[in-house]
Amino acid sequence: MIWKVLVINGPNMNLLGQREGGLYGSLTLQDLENGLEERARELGMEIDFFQSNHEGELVERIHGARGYDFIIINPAAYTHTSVAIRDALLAVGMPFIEVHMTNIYAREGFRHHSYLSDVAVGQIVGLGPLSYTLALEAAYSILKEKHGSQTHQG
Ligand code: CA2
Repeated sequence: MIWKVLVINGPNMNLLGQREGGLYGSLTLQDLENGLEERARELGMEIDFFQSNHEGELVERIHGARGYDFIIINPAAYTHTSVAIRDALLAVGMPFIEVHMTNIYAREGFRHHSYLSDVAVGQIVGLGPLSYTLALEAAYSILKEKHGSQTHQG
């Protein structure tokens, strides 16, 4: 079986490329997902995507992620507020990388705290769409290190 990665995006990320281009760039979420899909194919990984503007839907998608090997998540504004998303990730016990398009530490003080960072495998911030690509590369390396080959049983 091929390693499976789930990429989750939180509220307002569906507006990428449509608003606040100065901050978040001109790529749409679909463009971003297409790029990740292509890289995942090159790496021999399977990748799925989920975006929601609703905290409970994000929690439920995480609960339903048991068949995956790794999660890449940009919880967007819920990064700074959601104990529920933190608890869901801990409940499924799946390794995850937290990503952000912007450097949250160079922005308003309320964005400096993340409810996920201390339980994430790692955090990648401030690199725009590249934050996601690097997270995918990291997931691949981590899974390879853990399982010793590109594919695994199960
Ligand atoms: O930098 C990031 O990736 C953020 O997770 C983006 C969130 C923000 O609340 C976090 O502090 C940092 C915002 C979601 C994106 O919102 C948009 C609004 C308008 C246009 C495009 C995106």
